[in-house]
Order: sequence, then structure tokens, then C-alpha cells
Amino acid sequence: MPEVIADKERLKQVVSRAVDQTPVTDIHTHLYAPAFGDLGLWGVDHLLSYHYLIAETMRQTSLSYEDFWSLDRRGMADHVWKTLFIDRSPYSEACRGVLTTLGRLGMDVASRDLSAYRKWYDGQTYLDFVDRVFSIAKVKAVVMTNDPFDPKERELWLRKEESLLQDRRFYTSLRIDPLLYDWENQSRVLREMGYEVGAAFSPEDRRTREETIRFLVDWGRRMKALYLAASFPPDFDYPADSTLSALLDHCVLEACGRLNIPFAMMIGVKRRVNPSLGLAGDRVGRAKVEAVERICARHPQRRFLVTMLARENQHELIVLARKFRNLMVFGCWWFLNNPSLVEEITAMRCEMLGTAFIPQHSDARVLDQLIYKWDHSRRVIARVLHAQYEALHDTGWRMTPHEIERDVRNLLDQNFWTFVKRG
Ligand code: FIX
Ligand code: ZN
Repeated sequence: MPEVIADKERLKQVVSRAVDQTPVTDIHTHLYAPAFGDLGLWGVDHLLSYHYLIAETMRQTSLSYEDFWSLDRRGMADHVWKTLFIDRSPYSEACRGVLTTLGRLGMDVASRDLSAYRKWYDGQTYLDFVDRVFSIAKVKAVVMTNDPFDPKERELWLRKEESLLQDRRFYTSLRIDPLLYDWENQSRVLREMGYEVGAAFSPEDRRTREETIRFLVDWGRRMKALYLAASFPPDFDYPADSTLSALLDHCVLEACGRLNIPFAMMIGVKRRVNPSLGLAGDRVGRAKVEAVERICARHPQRRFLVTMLARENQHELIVLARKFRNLMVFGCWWFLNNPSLVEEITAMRCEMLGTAFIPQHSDARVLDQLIYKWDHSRRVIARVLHAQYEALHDTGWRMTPHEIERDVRNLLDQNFWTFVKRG
């Protein structure tokens, strides 16, 4: 007879254990498999110079942007460390993340000894470190963000495609923002690669349309992409009288169909509000959920993985997901990846979508960040799920550990794979 959970103490134990131990598929990261060489970032200096921390540092320093950017990686890390960790208490989410990471790797964060942390990293080899991070974070697979418009990455794909795909923990996604937002320059890149596209995009131009699809399908196949992806500004509208809307209708979704993969839409980022901050210079804006409604309704055969950046969009997006089975809501993206907001959003999703969503992705840019991003998220997800199961228990319904483990496995891992493979 399988165990039936009789009391609340045991219930709490089972939920915490399931959320803590279940291996995760991290569906959106900016990490790279070791074969990508120095595109893959790791180590304490990269942890400290993460763009989330640069944004926080630049509010608290008298250093000019120019002087900050003229520092080398180590110099930036030193400056962030002094500004945010020594001269002030590092309780922001991004600061605490560095400490969770170093601590879980076995370093003594109470020592505040940055040179000791650097020395610890000097003793690591990257390949072993990848194993160590995946094992501590209990991440079984990550999806990379692969950009054929980045000349360095493109060159690697053209030269050594096979070896880039060898590490089975790193999956690929084909990121296409440059094509959607900078047709003028990127169409030139396509032509250089042998795709006969015009200098302006017009859906009436059959050759340009077909050649763009051919490019997307070729690269989707070359990369074995699990999905195509792009980010969208707050004012994204669909359908609209715009190149973006035409590209989506006539090329991107057609390519997704031919590749039989979903399209991931990350909506609500206004880029380069302060260009002096580099990657840290983007902000959030409330977007139109109607655009998502119309794209899901107009393309019932296509599948959409959607995350929205504004807190204000979360409730509407969840309601929309109840209407469209071709819409899978995922993650608490970027400025939402803070415990208070993850808790609120995850609770709403549980209440309205049951187990049919993907609670989180890490967006890690530095390999080591997998440790803290998943550690912090798991704690919140466990808290929220525990409240859900406790309320269920209060009705008189009784569960087995196996049932709870099944649900958690779906949330942290299988929902993504089922959605990707549904086609
Ligand atoms: O567009 C994206 O994929 C964003 O996640 C990034 O551009 C952003 O810089 C980031 O790292 C957020 O976590
Ligand atoms: Zn991202």
C-alpha cells in the first residue's frame, strides 16, 4: 500500500523534499556548453560583474560610467564588491545570490575575503566545475540562447556544429531579435550567408519571404533548436502594420511550423533606456496581453511559450492561458525574479492554472548563478506549493508522496518537454 500523507508535518516534509530534490530543466538561460569556449562565463569576477549588480553599483558610486567600463573584469568586480558588499550590506536579491553561490560551493562568506574566493576558483578546471554546478543546483538540463547574428557564435556553428551539440545537458534555442528589429543590417548578413533576401522586408516579395523561412529552418535544424525565441518591447502589438508583425506571420511562425517547435515570446522590455549602463540599461514596461491573445487565436496550430516582464501583466496573462492551450506561461523573468514577486506570481498561477505552467527559469548568464537562482526559487516554490497542498488537505483530500513528486516533476521539468514535443 502506498503511503497516504496523514498529517501536516509530514505533508510539509514531502513537499519541501520534492521541490528541493527534483532535477530541473532550466528553459531559458544565457549559458553556453563548454565547447563554446570563452563565450561561457564562470567565476567570482563574472558573478560580481553581473549586469544586475552593475545597475545597483552605479547608483552608489561616484565613478563615471566611462571610468567603470574602462576597468578590466577584475577591477569591475573589486569595485562592485567594495561598493555593495563592504561599504553597505548586501541584502539585495542579486547580492545575496553571490553569497548563496559562494557558500553552496563551500566558501566561507563570513570571511569577506575576495582574494580567498579567487584563489578557490583558480584551483578549479572548467569541465569539473560544470559538473559540480549542475550537481549542486540539481539542474539536469539548460536551454541556451543561441544567436546566429552574433558573428562569434555564428562562426563557431559554421566551423564545429557537431562538437557544440555534444554535451547533452545543454540544449539550444534559436534567438532572432536582431532579425526582427534590425532588418536593414541583418538582411545584409543573410545575403552574405547566401540567402537571397531584399533590403526591405515585404510579405508580398515571395523570394524574400521564402528565403527568410529557409534561413530560419536551416539554422533551427543546424542548432537542433527546441524553440525559436525573441523579446518584445512593451508597445508590441499584433497584428499590426509593421515589419515585425509581417515577419512573425509570414516567416517566423511558418518556420516554427516547418520545424515543429514552439515560439518563445519574452514581452515587456524597453531596451537601452540608459545606454551608458550597457546590458544593465533596460527597463520594464506594461505590455498588451491582447497582442498575445490575438497571436494565439490566429495561429491555433502554433505553440507559444510566453513570459511577461511587468508585474501588472501577470494576472491577465494567466487568465489568457486558461483560454488557449497553445499558450504556456513560463518563468518570473528578470526584475520579477525576486522572492516577494515569485511568491505572488507562483501562487496566482497555482490557483488558476493548477499544475499547467512552468514556474521558473534562471536566465543565468554566469554558470555559477544556476546555484543561487535555483536555490532561491525552489525555496519560494516550496512555500507556495506547501500552502496549496495544505489547503487541499484541509478539504479532507489525502495525497501520497508519489502524487506530490509527480506534480513537482511536471512543474520543474516535464511540462516544458511535453509542450515542446506536443506538435
Ligand atoms: O532578453 C533576454 O533574454 C533577457 O533575459 C536579457 O536580455 C537580460 O539582459 C537578462 O539577463 C535578464 O535576466
Ligand atoms: Zn534572457
